[in-house]
Amino acid sequence: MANSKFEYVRHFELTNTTHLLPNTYIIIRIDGRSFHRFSTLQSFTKPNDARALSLMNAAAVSVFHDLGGEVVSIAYGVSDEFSFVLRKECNLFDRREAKLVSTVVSIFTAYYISLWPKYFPSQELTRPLPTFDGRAVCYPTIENVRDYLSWRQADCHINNLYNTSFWMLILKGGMTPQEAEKELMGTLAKDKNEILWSRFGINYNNEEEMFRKGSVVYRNYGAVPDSSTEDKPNEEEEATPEKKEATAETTPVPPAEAQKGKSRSQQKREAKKLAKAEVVIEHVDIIKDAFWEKRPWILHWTL
Ligand code: DGT
Ligand code: MG
Ligand code: MG
Ligand code: MG
Ligand code: MG
Repeated sequence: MANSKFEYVRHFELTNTTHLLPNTYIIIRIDGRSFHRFSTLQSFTKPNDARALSLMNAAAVSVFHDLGGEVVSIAYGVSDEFSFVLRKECNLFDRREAKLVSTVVSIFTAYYISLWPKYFPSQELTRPLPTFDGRAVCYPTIENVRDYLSWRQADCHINNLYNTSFWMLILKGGMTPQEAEKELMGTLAKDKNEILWSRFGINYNNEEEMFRKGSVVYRNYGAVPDSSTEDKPNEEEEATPEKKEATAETTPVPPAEAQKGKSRSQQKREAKKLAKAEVVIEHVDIIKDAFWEKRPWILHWTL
């Protein structure tokens, strides 16, 4: 049958395609759908489940590997969400929004489900299966990107301090959720710190870094040996977050201006090396300047 009779419907599609603004940082944030319910059904520990957060991190690392080295520059995860910052020169799918968002959501979800048994070995994944939504926002400047990430990390801190206090009052303090909520109403950070310390002997600053700071995922350029040029297929599937974290220590630090005096071909060589650098997971402060000054390739380098 001739197809020409039907082909006109293609034009309906083209008029709807959104190409995200060129030369801007695209941030795609995915978020677990109804994870309040999902975390209850799967009996996640409260307020934080290290297995669940590690699984989120592993799925995020898989997004880096699946998309290749020159697409995502950094990702930040907390609770049931992950934000992926795409390089401003990224031209994947001609920057079509629907393709980018749906692909990231799909890769993330596929790995979250397939890696589930590794993080919850004694717990079958039952229905409803975990699903995620996603959205993309363009940010024109590095300052905007840093402020976005600071916003998420500050949110992590505020929520975690509240949740840690809330669940301590219930689990150790014998309060009902209503009583705990009332107890915390109107309290400032220092009050919550004091409640944790005086009633439960907990120094909030000694709580797990992953819970307090969230998870930062990026390619550790500094850790790549100069001789490493060949591909290392499938390494990502085997590597645990713990193993990846260990390698992040070795970073020799290129200065922030390192790219300035370089020829384009030198920059291209470095871009190739960066694309193969190991993906690491860290639980560190990304609000202050120090993190960024030591890792200029994440936002300052052009590939
Ligand atoms: P949504 O995103 O509008 O579809 O709805 P939710 O229910 O996913 O809401 P959201 O994303 O604002 O909040 C995330 C929920 O996931 C929140 O109820 C707490 C839960 N959750 C995330 N991580 C953990 C964890 O490590 N342990 C426990 N117990 N719950 C967690
Ligand atoms: Mg939500
Ligand atoms: Mg959610
Ligand atoms: Mg959420
Ligand atoms: Mg196809």
